[in-house]
Amino acid sequence: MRTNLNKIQRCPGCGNFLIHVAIKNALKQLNLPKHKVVVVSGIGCASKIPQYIDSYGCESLHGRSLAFATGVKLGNPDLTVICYWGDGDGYGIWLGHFLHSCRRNINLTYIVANNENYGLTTGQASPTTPLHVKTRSTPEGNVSLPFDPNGLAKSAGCGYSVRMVDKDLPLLTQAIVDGILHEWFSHIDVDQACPSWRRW
Ligand SMILES: Cc1ncc(C[n+]2csc(CCOP(=O)(O)OP(=O)(O)O)c2C)c(N)n1
Ligand code: SF4
Ligand SMILES: [Mg+2]
Repeated sequence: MRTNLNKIQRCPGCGNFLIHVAIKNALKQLNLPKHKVVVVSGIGCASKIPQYIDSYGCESLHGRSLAFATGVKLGNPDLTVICYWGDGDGYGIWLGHFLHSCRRNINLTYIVANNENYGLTTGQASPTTPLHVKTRSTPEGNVSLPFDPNGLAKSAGCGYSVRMVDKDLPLLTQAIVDGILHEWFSHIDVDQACPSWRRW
């Protein structure tokens, strides 16, 4: 963990803190030196991760981290490349990259901090917001059905796609270890607490 920046920029109780600890534990367990790890994100609360994990990293563009990470991995296959971002990034703006990454099956570890809303932009509905829930963008209740990210991944050919909870650190850590050890594309959707906006 970086110690100079990690005291800022997140609400108390945010699940991203726990997921970061799980990633850190997984990297430690696998004995991966920091110069061999690249964490690529997009834009959002979750996507601030490169500011917190002491490795190589890049906050790329909203929705584009898988494209960036694919380039990093192809350029240097020896690197462990982790994509980490939110559900708006991963399942909304550029869902296509997710499905094509499953199909191409390049060895990336894809972790989505799924708080079921667009946290950074103050809690609008995302593709995983449950039906009928009231958000800043659905004041009368969400009328769109949420989709199932793991079902989508599997239908696109992903051989490792799991759903975890941020609070279960041992299980989440193990899922990340398994995802990194999986030699193809791996997808970990994490049910993430967002006390500021996800009040359902
Ligand atoms: C191309 C583009 N469109 C929209 C935005 C505005 N924007 C920034 S973060 C964000 C939503 C982030 O939601 P999510 O990916 O779920 O991350 P969270 O903040 O919930 O962790 C949006 C719409 C942007 N930065 N770039
Ligand atoms: S808005 Fe939600 S996701 Fe963003 S820092 Fe606060 S609790 Fe975390
Ligand atoms: Mg989100």
